[in-house]
Parts: sequence; C-alpha cells; structure tokens
Amino acid sequence: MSAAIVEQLTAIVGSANVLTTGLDRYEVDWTRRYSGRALCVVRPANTSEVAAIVSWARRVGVALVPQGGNTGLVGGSVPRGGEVVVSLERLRHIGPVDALSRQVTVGAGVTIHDLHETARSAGLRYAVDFGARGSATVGGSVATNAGGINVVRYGMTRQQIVGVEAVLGTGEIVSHLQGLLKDNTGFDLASLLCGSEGTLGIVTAVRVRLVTEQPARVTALAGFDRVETAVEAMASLCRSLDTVDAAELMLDSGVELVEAAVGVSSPIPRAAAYLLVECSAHDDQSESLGTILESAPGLNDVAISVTPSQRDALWRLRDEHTPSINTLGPPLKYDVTVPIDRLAGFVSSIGRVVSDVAPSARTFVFGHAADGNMHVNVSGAVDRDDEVTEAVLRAVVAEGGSISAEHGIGVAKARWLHLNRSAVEIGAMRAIKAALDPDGIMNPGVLFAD
Ligand code: FAD
Ligand code: 2HG
Ligand code: ZN
Repeated sequence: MSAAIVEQLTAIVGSANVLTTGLDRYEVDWTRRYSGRALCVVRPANTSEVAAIVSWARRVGVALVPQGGNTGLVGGSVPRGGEVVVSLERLRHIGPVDALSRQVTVGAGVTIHDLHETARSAGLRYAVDFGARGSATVGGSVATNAGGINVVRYGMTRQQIVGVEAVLGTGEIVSHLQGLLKDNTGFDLASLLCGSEGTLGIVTAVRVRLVTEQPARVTALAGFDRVETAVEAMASLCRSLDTVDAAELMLDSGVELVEAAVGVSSPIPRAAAYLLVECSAHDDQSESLGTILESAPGLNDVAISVTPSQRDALWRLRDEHTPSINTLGPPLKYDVTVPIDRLAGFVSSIGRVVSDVAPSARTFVFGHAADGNMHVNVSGAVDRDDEVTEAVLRAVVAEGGSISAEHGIGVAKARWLHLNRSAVEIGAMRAIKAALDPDGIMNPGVLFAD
C-alpha cells in the first residue's frame, strides 16, 4: 500500500489508528465465508474525522467499507479487495439517559450489550436484542435494520430510532438528534439510512427510544409433535397475550446439534418442534402462559422458568444455533420471511427443496416464529451454492415471502434482489444512491450487484 495513503490518513486520525498489518479480524466475516484484503483499516474517533475520511476517499477515488462489530451475516462488513475499512469501534460515546423522553444518544460503535446496560441502569430497556449483542454495534444494527427476538412486541431497529447523525457519501454531515417523536419536516433520513447497509453514508451517532422495563419475566420451552401445532400454539399465544416479547421456533435437528456442540441440554424430552416463549409484564404471567401452552393441541411437554439462570439456560439452546452450525463449516445462510399462514408448510418442506439440488447437504431451520422470519442454514452444499440459493429464494418468493427479513442483502443476496424488488424500485434506490454517494465509494458491491 502506498506510503502517501498512510500519510494522508495518519494526518486525519493519527498513526495509531491507521492499521496495515494483522487485519484478519477486519477482513474476514463472522461466518468465515466472506473475506478480502483491505488497503488498510482506519479508526476515526469522531464524526469530523469520519467526514474527513469520506472527503479524502472521494478525492483519491478509494472505496470505503464501514464496519461496526463485524457480526453481519451477508458479507457486507468486510472488504471485497482494495477498499479502506472504516471501523467505527472508537465511537463509544454514551450520552445521559433522558428520563423524561426515555431516550439516549449513543455513538455508532457502542455495542448492543452496552446500550442494554445503560438503559437498565436507568430502569429502562432497549428493545432490540439478539445473540450477537456482545459485539454488534448500534451503528451496524441501524445500517442493517436489525430485528432479533423482541420484534413481535417492539418492532425492528427502525422503530427504535428517533434521530441519527451520519456522514453522507458526499462527505457532508447530517445531524438530526433532537428526538422529537412527531417531526414531519420532509423526508425521514434516519429511516432511509436505516437498512442502507453502509451504501449511502456512515452512521456516527443514533438517538434511540427506550421502553419501560417490565419487572416480571417468564420464559417457557414447549415441545410439540409437529411444526404445524407449534405454529398454531404461537399464534394462539400472541392472540391471547399482549405481553409476549419473543416466540421462537426450533426443530429437533437444531436442538440436537446445539446439545452436542456446546453441552447444554434441553429440560424437556425430544420433540419434533420447540417453541421458546418469553413474556414480561408488571405482574407474573406464568399462570396465563402455562394455561395456554398446556391446552395447546400437539403439546408434548413444557418447562417454565422464572429465575434468571434457568432463563439463560433455555435461551442458550436458541442463541447457540448460529455458533453450533458454524462448527460444521461456513454455511449458506438464508434469512427469510413468509406469511404466517405459510410458515409451517415452508418449514416442513424447505429441507426437501435443498436436498433436491444438493443431496448431501444438511438443512437447519429456526427463527423468529411470531414474525414469520425463519433462518434456513445449509451446511455441506459442496459446489452447489448457487443452485441451493436459487432454489431456496425462489421457494420463498413463491410463498409470497421476502429473501431478506433482518440481515440485509449485503453481497450474499445482491444478485437476487430482483426477486423481491421491481425494476422501478431498484431504479429509485439507485437514484437515491447516486444522489447521496455520487462517486460510488460507499460499500460498492453491497445491495446492488454491479
Ligand atoms: P457489521 O457486521 O460491522 O456491519 C453490517 C453492515 O452494516 C455492513 O454492510 C457494514 O458496512 C454496515 N455498517 C456497520 N456499521 C456502520 C455504520 N456505522 N454506518 C454505516 N454502515 C455501517 N441480526 C438480526 O437482525 N437479528 C438477529 O437475531 C441476529 N442474530 C445474530 C446472531 C449471531 C450469533 C450473529 C453472528 C449475528 C446475528 N445477527 C442478527 C446479524 C448481525 O449481528 C446484525 O446484522 C448486526 O446488526 C450487525 O452489527 P455490526 O455492528 O456487527 O455490523
Ligand atoms: C438469529 O436469529 C440470527 O439467531 C442468526 O438472526 C441467524 O444464523 C442465522 O442464520
Ligand atoms: Zn434472527
């Protein structure tokens, strides 16, 4: 890499924050499927430095890859080759929690875990939560519009954002962090940047809403004879209780793999399908939850936990799916939504769709049942990647579903964007990209397959 580039970036962020060696953790994605060599990694300390980096990149014609915790699952957070990685890990500022508005402003590099702790210390809660909370950042979660386990009750990241500060691909700073709940003064740039996967600009700070922490939390693991009965029980729970925070579906194959890979064990006997349900409220919901589950057709057994350690043990069965599947080698990952009335049929049939084109592959299905969002992971597809992808994504679209529910398009799904978006929609997205990133330096190859 040219000494001039290092010198110019050093003038912006200081020599300790221009990294040219030992870049593996920035260059290889979480799954180890995607990787590329970066020109270098640059670690700005604040919004002005980010703006200076983007302006520099425009001047010299270098592409940028914004990176938070590098836990993204669609290959968008690592270089394809020859870009500068802009790591936001030093933007860790956490503002005071505003108890009146129940909001807080945090830097893009703050982890979801640290945001949870901040909210908790003020008796509040940040509603977005998922397994990668320890490393995933607020900036990355905004860039991907992350979902996670509590969407059924609180919505996705976009529903939590009340303001954003970002550097556009032009190098200009936009800052709209007042946190007004009602603010119809034209286009909502925060919503636009949310889910744009680093293709329009770099998020540097976010103002989020916090919700009331409900003191009584109950978690249940229920085993069912079939996927259909598990889905029916989920729907009945969500109809009857407005205190459901999470309703997750797991299958026997996934639970068996997790038990073998990490040594946790299910407190209930083996079942074809499992629902992991969590409710929280001011008063204890155990009785209502237990009554509904116990009268659900097809129930095999149920374990209900109210202590934090029992709860954690149940959640490990769910959270460890992704790491356990990765022990089999980098899988093909499909993060899809189907309408709820198609969910059981989709879950039961997608393994056959895969084995028809890749007979030796193993398919694992699990996910956020209440949102119709399933994670289809395929291991051992051996040289059949494109055929499997084509078959799975077309099956999703045939059910009226989406090829990306919460992880984004990244580079992994860019070639298939047209399955869900019309030429007019893609044209409008490209026009927005051209306006905010006129030189195409922001994460090229992500979202649009060029
Ligand atoms: P990165 O991986 O660093 O980046 C992701 C994308 O955002 C890239 O395109 C990158 O260029 C862009 N980006 C990052 N920071 C910025 C920024 N400041 N400004 C502009 N663009 C930026 N996701 C879910 O939605 N729900 C889940 O339940 C869930 N569970 C997961 C569990 C595990 C074990 C793992 C490994 C991942 C999981 N994910 C989940 C995916 C991932 O954690 C999320 O997509 C998360 O939001 C990514 O955050 P990050 O900081 O790691 O972003
Ligand atoms: C989850 O819900 C994540 O656990 C990851 O979204 C899903 O590994 C996956 O495919
Ligand atoms: Zn998920």
